[in-house]
Amino acid sequence: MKLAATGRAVRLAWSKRSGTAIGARLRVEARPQQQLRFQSTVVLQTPIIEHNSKTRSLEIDGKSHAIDEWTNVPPSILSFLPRNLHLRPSHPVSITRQVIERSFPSPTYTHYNDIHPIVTVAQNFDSLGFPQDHPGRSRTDTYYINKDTVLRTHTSAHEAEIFRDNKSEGYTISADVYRRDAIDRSHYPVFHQMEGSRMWDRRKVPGGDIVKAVWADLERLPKHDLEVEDPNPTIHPERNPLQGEHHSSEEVEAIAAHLKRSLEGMVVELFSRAKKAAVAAGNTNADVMEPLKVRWVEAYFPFTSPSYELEVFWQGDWLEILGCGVTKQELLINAGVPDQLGWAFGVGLERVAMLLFSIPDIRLFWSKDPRFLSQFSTMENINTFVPFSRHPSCYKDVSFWLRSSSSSAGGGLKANAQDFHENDVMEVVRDIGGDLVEDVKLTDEFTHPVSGRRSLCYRINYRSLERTLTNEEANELHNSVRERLVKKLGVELR
Ligand code: FA5
Ligand code: MG
Repeated sequence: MKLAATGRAVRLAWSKRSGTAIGARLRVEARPQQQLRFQSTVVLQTPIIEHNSKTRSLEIDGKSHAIDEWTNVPPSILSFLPRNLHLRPSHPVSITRQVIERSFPSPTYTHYNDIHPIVTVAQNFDSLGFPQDHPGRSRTDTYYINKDTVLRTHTSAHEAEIFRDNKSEGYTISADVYRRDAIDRSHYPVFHQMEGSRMWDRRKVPGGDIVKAVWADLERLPKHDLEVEDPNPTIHPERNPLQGEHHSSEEVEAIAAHLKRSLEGMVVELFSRAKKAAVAAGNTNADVMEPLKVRWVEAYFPFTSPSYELEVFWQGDWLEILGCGVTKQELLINAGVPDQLGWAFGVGLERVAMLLFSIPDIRLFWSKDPRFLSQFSTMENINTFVPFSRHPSCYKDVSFWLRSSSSSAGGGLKANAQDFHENDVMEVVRDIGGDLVEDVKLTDEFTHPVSGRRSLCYRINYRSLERTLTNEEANELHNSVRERLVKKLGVELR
């Protein structure tokens, strides 16, 4: 595996999945390659996107990827690859990463922050034991470069290789991840995760006693007075089982306690900074001043057991910020480190940053507007985001019939009643509207009593974060959305 920092230049030669000729080499963007240095090891380059109807390949960072009937990643998504928000020193995503890294210090933890986002299906799913029919594998949820290659959907895609590398007892990975998803103020097709893991080696701990070693390490973690609800047992035979053939319950009790205390410490570090910022900004509302509360809930991941999620009570609601658990031993056996055991977690950086800085809309993270970027400085100086003017919404509806299930769409995505997936509508809207769309909501659904055909109505909210959109602009975008829905999904507009 190449864990060394590499520049992320993107050079795309793109030809349509359907194979339709779209003209000879059409250079869409041909700005001179502007280089931005923000860390000694990383070089960003403006992407050049080339449409090439002959090669049937995508060239990304000097590597050529064949395209096939699985390819569903649009150029608009690939253009995010060089952005690297988690590495820009004063960006809120990067500040959040830096605060979290403080809770997982080196040399115990190695910090990996520049692993390339194109991974194999084997890395993203197979190595983690995802069953073949897991919905995460479907083309409606994941961006495929081709049938064997995807844009990683989570940082866990790198677990197996880092375990195999076996450089230190623990690690963190921060990285951009990609998911086809809904459009609203807390979801974006590209976001950042931070993964963390800590292992103990049966051959290396004193007397081979994992239980004693883990409790001793837990004693060395910072103590806190956080209010924690944890009503469930660490292990539950049906809901959250022990990996009985590999671990004793005493080992798992110790590892889970270390995992929970480490993550609670991370939350304390983050939210005491957020509180300080709110108070400094003159916000002493009851919900800010209330003591911080977190709770552990049972969860399921194919690559951990038992598994948990951590929720934080923030401004009147429980909000999930991370998933975690005791690493499946098969993963470690397959990675050639069968004597190690331990825990792993994955946290959403935007989700935490939105709370930390009071950022109300996930699209803002991608803003290049100095009115946004200039508000943040360093992790020693967390501040509450001050919104600049809120521009008006422009709502447009689109209603359409799905194809009846007997007809099949020629090429491309099918949108008959059985194959229809809402994420395909989201993708069309996103591809055309980009950051000018705030959210998309299903407002009406109707099945014809005689023909049985299904009709759907979506309301698209066009609103720029940076300026007022004219009605003409919104209409033009909306007409393109309507046309593309017909062309791509084969729907019949009403
Ligand atoms: C995962 O991605 C697991 N890989 C986490 C994990 C790692 C579990 C290691 C066990 C061991 P999940 O899909 O729940 O799990 O995502 C983890 C976190 O990412 C969520 O808690 C949330 O904070 C964030 N997240 C997930 N989807 C989105 C989204 N669309 N937008 C913003 N943040 C998201
Ligand atoms: Mg989750």
